[in-house]
Amino acid sequence: MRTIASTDHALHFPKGELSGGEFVRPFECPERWEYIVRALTDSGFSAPEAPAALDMTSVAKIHGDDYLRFLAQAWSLWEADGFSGEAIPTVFPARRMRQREPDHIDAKLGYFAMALETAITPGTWQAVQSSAACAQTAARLLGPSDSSAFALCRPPGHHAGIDLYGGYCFINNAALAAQELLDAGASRVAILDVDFHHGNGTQDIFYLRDEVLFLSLHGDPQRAFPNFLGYADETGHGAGEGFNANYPMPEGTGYAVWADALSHALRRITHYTPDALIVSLGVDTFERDPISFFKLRCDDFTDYGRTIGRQTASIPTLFVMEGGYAVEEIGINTRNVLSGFLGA
Ligand code: Q9C
Ligand code: ZN
Repeated sequence: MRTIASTDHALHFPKGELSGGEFVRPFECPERWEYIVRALTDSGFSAPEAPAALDMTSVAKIHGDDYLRFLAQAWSLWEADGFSGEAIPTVFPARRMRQREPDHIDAKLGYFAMALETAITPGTWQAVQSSAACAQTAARLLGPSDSSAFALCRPPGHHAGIDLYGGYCFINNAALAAQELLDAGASRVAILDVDFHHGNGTQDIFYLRDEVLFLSLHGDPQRAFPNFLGYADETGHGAGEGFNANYPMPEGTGYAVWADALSHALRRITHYTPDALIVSLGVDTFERDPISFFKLRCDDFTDYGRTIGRQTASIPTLFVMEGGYAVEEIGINTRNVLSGFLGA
């Protein structure tokens, strides 16, 4: 299995994340990428390969033009206004207010943000584009000689909606990979999101569409980020009705319950007979993850990687990196999923 990764990830390293009323060092940090690369190379995976330059045409099919223009300009507008800290919004278009992009950067940030732990810095846009390029290059790799691939994306993507950033995400890498596969001739793509958090951005992007089946296993939004999406009654709308499936689970959920949800989701996937599968791979389901509340152990990651491999044996599969914040174990747990999958 080839890994596509970009050293540009290191250009995005905000100093602060607003958490519990304090600025803390962000949980989503550059070492995450380093630990994953090390664990994979230590285990005999091939060395990561750099992506090709990002082709924006497919990005423009999943995100709004206004949103992409905002991302590209956000830092320079912020800097031009004389702000010296990292770009974080302070005002939001709440209920009954105008949903209209204003001129001032402070307000643009609030218009496009779905959460405000995610700071924008000088290197953010370059890192974001290179992260998306990893997903795009890896998706284009899938074919007769590569039945699976790993896009080691950083920053992650699954919270990024059509015109929303937050939850450490800016461009939705998994959605971009799905769009690439559709553009290359696939008629059905399944996205299985096993990150601890609901993949609200991916759901948003494909909610009205029937060429992508989206399934997400996650912490109950009553108690877990992103809190305002991810309930079981969200099943898709219009042509997309029946093409969205959420599996919210309570605090303390361990592997037995989680694996039951996975089996159910995998049955839905095999019944759909997709041309390709994308796994939004977050390992923040780990028992010692600092911001999550599931209880998976290191060996469980191997086991579910194997389960995915067995159930989807003939389907080309792309793994796209999402979250995971127990940095010491992030490499082991990611490696375990991939090696379980390959050994299935
Ligand atoms: N005090 C991903 O896993 N903050 N994003 C949660 C922490 C946001 C997670 C509250 C978590 C975003 C890709
Ligand atoms: Zn997550």
